[in-house]
Amino acid sequence: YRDSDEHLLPTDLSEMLAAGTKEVHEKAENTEFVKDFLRGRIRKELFKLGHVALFFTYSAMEEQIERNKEHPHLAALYFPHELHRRDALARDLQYFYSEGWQNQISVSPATQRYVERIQQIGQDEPALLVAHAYTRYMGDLSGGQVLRKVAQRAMKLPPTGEGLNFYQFDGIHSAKAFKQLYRSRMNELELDTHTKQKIVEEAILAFQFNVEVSSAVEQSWCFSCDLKRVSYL
Ligand code: VER
Repeated sequence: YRDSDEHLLPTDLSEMLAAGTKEVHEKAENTEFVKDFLRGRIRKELFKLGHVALFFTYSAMEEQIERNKEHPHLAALYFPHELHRRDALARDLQYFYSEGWQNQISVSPATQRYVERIQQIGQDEPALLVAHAYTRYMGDLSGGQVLRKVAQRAMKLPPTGEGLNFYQFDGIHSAKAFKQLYRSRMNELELDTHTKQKIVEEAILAFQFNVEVSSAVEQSWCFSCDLKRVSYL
C-alpha cells in the first residue's frame, strides 16, 4: 500500500474525461428541462424542439467527424454504423413533424453557437472533436437509455419505437461493452498531456453547450406558445 498512489492524477484520457466532467455532468443533470424530463413531465412540443437541436448538433458533429475520419486522433474512434445519430434523428423528426419537416425546423441561437464551435474545431483542431464525440455518444449510451423509457411512457409513443430512434443503437448489442471499447480506444490514442488536457477542457465546454441548449429549449416555450406551462403531456 502506497498512500501516494491515491493522490496521483489520472493519465488515461478516459479517466481524465470522467473526472474532469464530473462536476459539469451534475450541472447538466440538474437543468429544469432534464429534471422535468426525468420526472416524466415531458411536454411534447419541448421534446420536439430538443430533437431539432440535437439534429443540428449531430449533423455538424458527424459532418466534421466524417471529414476528419483519417486524422490519427480520430480514426480509432470512427464508428459511424454503431454511433452516428443524424439519420435516426431525421426519422424521429419525420415522425413528429411529418413530411416537409425540413422546412418546419430552424436552428436556435444557442444551438448555432454549439454548431459553430464544432465546425471551427473540425477545421482548426480536429483532435478536440474527441471531446464532443465523448460528451454526446457516451452520454447517449449511459443516461440516454433511461430517457428512452421515460419518453416512451410519458408521451405514449408506439411500442414499435417510432419517435425514439435517437435512443436506439441498432449496431450496439451491449452499451456497457461498447463504452469499454470506446474508452480503451481513447486511451490508446497517442496524445501528449497538453492535448489531453485540452480535450478535457473542450468536453467541459461541450457539456456547457448542452446545458445552454436545454435552457434555451425550456425558455422558448414561454415566448412561442399560448398554452405556456399549463399542460404536461
Ligand atoms: Fe450522463 N450519465 N446523465 N449525461 N453521461 C452517465 C455517464 C455519462 C445521466 C446519467 C448518467 C447527461 O445527463 C445525464 C455523460 C454525458 C451526459 C449515468 C452515467 C442522467 C440521468 C442524465 C440526465 C438526463 C448529459 C446532459 C450529458 C451531456 C450532454 C457522459 C459523457 C457520460 C460518460 C462518463 C464516463 O466517462 O464514463 C448513470
